[in-house]
Amino acid sequence: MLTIEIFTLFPNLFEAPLRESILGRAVAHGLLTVGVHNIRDAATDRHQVTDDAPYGGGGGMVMKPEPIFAEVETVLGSPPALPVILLTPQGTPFTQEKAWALAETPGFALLCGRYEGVDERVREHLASEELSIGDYVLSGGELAALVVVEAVARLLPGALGNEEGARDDSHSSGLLEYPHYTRPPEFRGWGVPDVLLSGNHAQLRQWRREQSLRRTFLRRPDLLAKAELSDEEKRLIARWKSQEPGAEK
Ligand code: 6GU
Repeated sequence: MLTIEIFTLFPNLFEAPLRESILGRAVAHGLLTVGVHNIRDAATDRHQVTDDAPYGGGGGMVMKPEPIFAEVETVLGSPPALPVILLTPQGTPFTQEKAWALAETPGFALLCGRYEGVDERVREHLASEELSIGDYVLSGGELAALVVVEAVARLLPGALGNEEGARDDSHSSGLLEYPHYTRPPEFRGWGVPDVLLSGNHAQLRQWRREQSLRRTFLRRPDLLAKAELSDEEKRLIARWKSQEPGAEK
């Protein structure tokens, strides 16, 4: 059982996502347990203040260190019994590889910073690492925390109901996924590739692999550098590189 402890000023944001779909089922089946803790509960003054103006001036507010340390240490002990991951746009990029690594640990804590920032002493003396979910700015780390929770939870054994599932995904193989089709075989005059209806399994596997490669080549050539490719696949890609840009989407 994986343990995730979330520290936030907006605990309500976690309610529906943790109840629904694959994530909700994983929690209901006891594959993971998620605690959500309101940092404001640890603010001791009459108005339970959790932020303050930055020293040196400038815009925005900074999350104060005392309530963050107090709430984390109340739940996790001092020093914290789990690694504390701070969610911030300045963090290391969160990847599928990182999701696998986290899924194989006993647990971790996610500390949701607001975008203007948390007092630097939280980074220095409480957080064990910092993660970002991409190169854009969110107003707080909450939606990023949910992204991390969902990406990790679906990798836990039993979470998807089919055990191949997660290993096949885009990014787990290092390539983008091949196109998917289901019935009907013709919809508004648009057909389905013949190979999918042929029942030829060897051809089907080859078609899917080539589609994955082609898509990755066109959309995310940066991923090809890290993917495991056969010599034949490398030759195929070299041929694509030397050709006219493809007209397909
Ligand atoms: Cl982790 N937090 C915020 N506030 N913005 C982000 C992010 C995290 N990752 C990308 N943008």
